[in-house]
Amino acid sequence: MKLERLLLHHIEMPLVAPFTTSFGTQTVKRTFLVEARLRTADGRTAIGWGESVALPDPVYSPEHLAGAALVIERWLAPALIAAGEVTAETVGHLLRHVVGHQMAKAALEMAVLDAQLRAEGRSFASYLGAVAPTVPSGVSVGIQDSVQETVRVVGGYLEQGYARIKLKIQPGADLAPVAAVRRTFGDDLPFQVDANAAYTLADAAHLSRLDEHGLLLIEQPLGEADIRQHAELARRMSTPVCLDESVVSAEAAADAIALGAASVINIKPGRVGGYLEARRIHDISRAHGVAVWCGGMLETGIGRAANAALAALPGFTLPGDISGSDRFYTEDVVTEPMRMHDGVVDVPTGPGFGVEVDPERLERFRTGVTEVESAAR
Ligand code: NPG
Repeated sequence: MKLERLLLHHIEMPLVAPFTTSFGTQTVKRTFLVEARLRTADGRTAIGWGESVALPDPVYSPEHLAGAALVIERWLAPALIAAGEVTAETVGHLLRHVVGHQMAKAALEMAVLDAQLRAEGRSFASYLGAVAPTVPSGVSVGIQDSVQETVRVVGGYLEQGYARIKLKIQPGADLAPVAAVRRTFGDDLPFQVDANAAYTLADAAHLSRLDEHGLLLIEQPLGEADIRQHAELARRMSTPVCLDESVVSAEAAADAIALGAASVINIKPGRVGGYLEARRIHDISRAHGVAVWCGGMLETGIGRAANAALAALPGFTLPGDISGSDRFYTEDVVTEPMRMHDGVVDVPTGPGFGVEVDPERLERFRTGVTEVESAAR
C-alpha cells in the first residue's frame, strides 16, 4: 500500500467528571485522531483511523500532544510517504531512525493498520489471533477528596457491574482509602492500586503496609527509570509489583522480567510504539509466566475498540482498564461507543478496528485539522 494523505483532526471532548491522578487533574480530553488514506496495490483507496494517547503536558511520559503532532508531520509521515510501499508490519521499521516518540509512532501505525485490515475485510481481533469474544472490564478510579467519597464512587461503579476496581493513590491518599474500600466491599473484590511513579524506594516500609489488603497488584510505585529499585521493592513487599511507565518497549519488558522488577505488566500500545510491539510484549511476558493486562489512556471509541481486541489475546489474564465509553464521555466520536455489560465489553468483529467515526460528532469536537500530503499524488 502507498500512504497518500494524512489528516490530523485535533479534538476536545469534555469528561463527565474530573479525573485526578498523582500527576494532575484532567477535565477535558484533548487529542488528535489520525485519518490515513492509502492506495492498495490493486488501486483501491483505504481509509484508516488512529489516535494519539499523548497528554497535553509531559507529565506521564516525556511525550506531549503538540510534540506528537509535530513529530508526525515533520518526520514520521514524510518517512512513510517517501518509503513508497508501507504495511502495518513495516511501519515500526520504517520509523526506527526517529528516537523515542512511541505515542506518535503508535498513532500512525494504528491508522495504517486499520486501513490495511479494512482493505482486507478483516477484523483486528482476527489479525491478532484474539481468543475471546468479550473481555472483562475494569474501571480506574481517580484520587477523590475524601475517603468517604472514594467509597461512594467505587460503590457506584460496582453497582454498574465493573469486574475490577483500580484506585489511584499518592502519598497522603493511599492506606486509608485502600483500607476503607476493602472493608466496605469485602475480600472478594478484585482490587488494585496505581501510584503513577509517586513514591521512592525510601517509602518501601510504608508501601508494604498495603500488603494486608490483598491487592491484585500495585502499579508503577516508583519512577520510570527505577527498574532495579522496583526489583528491590518487589523483594520487600508481598503485593505483586506491576510496571506501566517503565515498560516502553519489548526490550524494557524483557529486562524488567529478567531483573524481577515486574511480576505483572500493564500493556498500553501507545506507550510502547504501537499494537505490534504491544503484542510482542504480550508474547514475551506469556513465555515467562508474567501476567499482562491492557491499560487505558482515556481513549476515544477508536482506541478502546482496538484495546478490546488486544485484551482478547490469551496472555491477558487480568481485567484491563477497558471501561465503557460513558465512564469518561457523554458522547464519543464513534457511532457505536464501547459499552460495558455484565462486567465485560464486546470485542469488535467488523473490519479494521470495527468502529466508524461519526462525522457530525467529529465536526463538533474538532478544534482544528492539519494535513500531510504526498507531493507525488
Ligand atoms: O480507563 O482509560 C482509562 C483510564 C485508565 O487510569 C487510567 N490511566 O496511569 O494508567 C494510568 C492512567 C492514565 C491516563 C495515564 C491518562 C496517562 C494518561
